[in-house]
Amino acid sequence: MRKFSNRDRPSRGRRCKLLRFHSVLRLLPVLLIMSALAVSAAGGLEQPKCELCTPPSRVAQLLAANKSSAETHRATAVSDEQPSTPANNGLPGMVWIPGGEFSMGAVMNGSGSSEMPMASNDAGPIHRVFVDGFWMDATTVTNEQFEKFVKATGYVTIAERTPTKEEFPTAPAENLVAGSVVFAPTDHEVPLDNHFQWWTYVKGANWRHPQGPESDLKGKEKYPVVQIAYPDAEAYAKWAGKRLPTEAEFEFAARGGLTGKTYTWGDEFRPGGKWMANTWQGKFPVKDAGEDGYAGIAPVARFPANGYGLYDMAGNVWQWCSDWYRADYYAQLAKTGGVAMNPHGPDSPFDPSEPNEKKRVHRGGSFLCNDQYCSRYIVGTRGKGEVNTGTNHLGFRCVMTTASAAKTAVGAAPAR
Ligand SMILES: [Cu+2]
Repeated sequence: MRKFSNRDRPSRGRRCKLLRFHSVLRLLPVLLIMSALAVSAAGGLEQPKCELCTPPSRVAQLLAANKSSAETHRATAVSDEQPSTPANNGLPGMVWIPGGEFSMGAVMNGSGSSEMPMASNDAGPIHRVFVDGFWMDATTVTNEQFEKFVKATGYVTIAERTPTKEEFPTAPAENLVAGSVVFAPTDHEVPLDNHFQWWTYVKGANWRHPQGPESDLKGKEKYPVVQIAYPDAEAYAKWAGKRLPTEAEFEFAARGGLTGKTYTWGDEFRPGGKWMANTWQGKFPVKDAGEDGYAGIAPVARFPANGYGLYDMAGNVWQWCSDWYRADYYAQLAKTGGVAMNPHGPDSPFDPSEPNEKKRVHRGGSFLCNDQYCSRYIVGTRGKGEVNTGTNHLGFRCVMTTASAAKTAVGAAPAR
């Protein structure tokens, strides 16, 4: 396993080309200048470079959409038997997370159980946090659940809306098509230095067609809904009488009552040879060997639940959290000393590697995570994503506080 290095940074080549062709580009020059400033201002704070897990934003994709490769995508729909639905007491599909104080984050080059190989430094320093108890969905929101929401409300997701010239003034007109970002394996080994090699903006990709127009949801009712932008997840949560978890709630819940462990289940990646999460095996990004039972995405709840009865808190799909993303947020919290009480993220987003993009936190890692490049199934590690960018490895789950849970229990059944 190697540490992150500069070669993990996405290539700027494509952007430089765009700069030459569009001298009046507003976005990119500012972005590049601010990047440079931010890197120097960060003064050695090593930035997360998990570009595998943070595909190019919608903005970057629209500026650089590669249509020919988009057309090569095809569906790999897999029909599968239904998972068992976790049981619960009054709030179907939700489990109680007791809350409490814990050490949050992960560090590189730690020792013992604090050693988190390939954790990026935005996940440090480890700091003390307290969260109140809350209810949490035992699984990520499934296609069938999301469909109920869409049927009830007529909601149209971001990926289904055609981007406008006003939103993306510098994008070539032919790129302004509704779509979303899709992972496609490469047909040969490639240097892991340019994520445009495996991420493509695909016309017609959206939650109903997660890998592009030819893919569909047949037999995938119990799969996590993906191609969900942050506003989409937020709209669903609101409709369901719930909300999205804070990053602190997510990590507290993911730890499942364990203390200082590397994974949501302990310190050993495969205890007794058992696969505990849906991740990538084999050479990235060529072929997921599927040794864990799934080449690509899996239905929800196919791997063991953690100590709180939560499924897929690591692997399978990344999950939106409600916090804005700042690489230095943990450093800010740690500086104040003491215990951070129910932290809900910084007031504004800032990712030094793409300073112009508004990002929120992703947690959990996905079926693409692997020890060659990005092991974000490690419980304290962080991800991030531009709010309007969905991908086929990004979904969400909801939480509920006791106040709203009481209301739901007294009133109508939770809208699920
Ligand atoms: Cu990853």
